[in-house]
Amino acid sequence: MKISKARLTSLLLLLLLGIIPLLSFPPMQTFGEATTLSCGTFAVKLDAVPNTTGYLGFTWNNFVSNASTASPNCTQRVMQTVSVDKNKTVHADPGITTPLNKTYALDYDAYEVSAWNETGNLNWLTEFEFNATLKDHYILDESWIKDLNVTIYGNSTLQPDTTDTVEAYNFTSSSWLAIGHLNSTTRTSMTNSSFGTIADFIDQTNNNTFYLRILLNDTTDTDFTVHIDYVELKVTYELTVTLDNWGIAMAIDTDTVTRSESLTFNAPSDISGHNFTIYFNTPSQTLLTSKSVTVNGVQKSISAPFSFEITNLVSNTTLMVLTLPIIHIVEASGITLSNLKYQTAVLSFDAEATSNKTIKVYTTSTPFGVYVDNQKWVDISWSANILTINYDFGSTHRFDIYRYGPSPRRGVTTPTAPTTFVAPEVALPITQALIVIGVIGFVVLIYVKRKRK
Ligand SMILES: [Ca+2]
Repeated sequence: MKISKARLTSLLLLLLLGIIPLLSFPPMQTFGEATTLSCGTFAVKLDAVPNTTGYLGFTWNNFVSNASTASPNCTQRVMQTVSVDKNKTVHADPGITTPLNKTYALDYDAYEVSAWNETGNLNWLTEFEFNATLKDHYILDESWIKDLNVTIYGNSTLQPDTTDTVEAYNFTSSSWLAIGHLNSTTRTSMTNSSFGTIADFIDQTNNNTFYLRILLNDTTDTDFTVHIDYVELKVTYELTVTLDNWGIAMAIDTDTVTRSESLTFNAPSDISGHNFTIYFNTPSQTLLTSKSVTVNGVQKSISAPFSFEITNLVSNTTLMVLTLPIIHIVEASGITLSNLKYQTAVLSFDAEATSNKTIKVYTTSTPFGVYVDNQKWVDISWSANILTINYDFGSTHRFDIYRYGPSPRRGVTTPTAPTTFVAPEVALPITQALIVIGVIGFVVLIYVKRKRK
């Protein structure tokens, strides 16, 4: 059978038309696939602690660690100023008439203890104790405490000739440690923050109580009265909120992805009445086209750039829904990003950092190419929808991540080559196309020759 030249050309064209799209289309994508990597980190800030007996003040110090999917703990450092909540007299005249809360304000209005005369000799003594029950101030574990500072303002109506010490009890060595002196007839102060191992001074078996003793002894047979105007403990401690059950689902549209990140914020057991501000930090902040947060099903208002309040955080279910470009940065630790944009399937940004850093990008397929300062960059890997780029920074660099090759193609709203772009290497698809065309041509040639025989 003879085959006409026209039919042969048509056959060849049809074959080519069928093969070229296979060569240039991006690989098939898995839609709606979950990822285990959040696109950001959470920081939790305690707004205040409930006011209980002896509470004087609260200061928020700093974030210690933020929560990521790899390390889901938010730790912060805070300080409470508290006073004493219990008193006990060992050696003193009975019938103290001043209430303990006189020690809660520095105002020359003092808690007073009158000396007791030891029967049959010249000794006059005051020995009394104060307790600060830290568990009542929600400091639930002695290991949380990182710094302790004690300040006392007071005086005695006489300067005792033997003893005028303020002491703190060491529960490990079962002994009193002298931490200061009240050796003045006018109001003076002592302060101490040198406790070595602070936990030694906290009675964990007794509600994390801190014990103070004030001991004055005079041997000149003279009565005196001790005035304690103010007692203050500054307790600096770390509080950790854990993020559990962090589940991330992705709903993928043509050019956007909607992330649903659900998680549970858990305050330590027995922490209640604490209000927190939750901060979410994502390197893709400027690419967010929508964001919403619900806590226990209640919609929260989000303050710029991205924070919301949780009142009385004990344990809750939080759902965060974010819409982002289908390709977006999920991790850029230690890198300052600017000029972030996603246009025609290209994610571009300027990145500034020092030394070797890693950028992680969510993308459903291996990208066509990563370009740094218009040069193809190959220290990349792609796995489970995450593209990892390693780069040794020294200054600011321009990154362009091409989802597809920069040429128009059927069925996809796709990029055209940007004007500032140095044409990427497309050698491989062209070579493949040439080989296929060559093979087809060869087959057709043999077919024609056989038919002619
Ligand atoms: Ca006072």
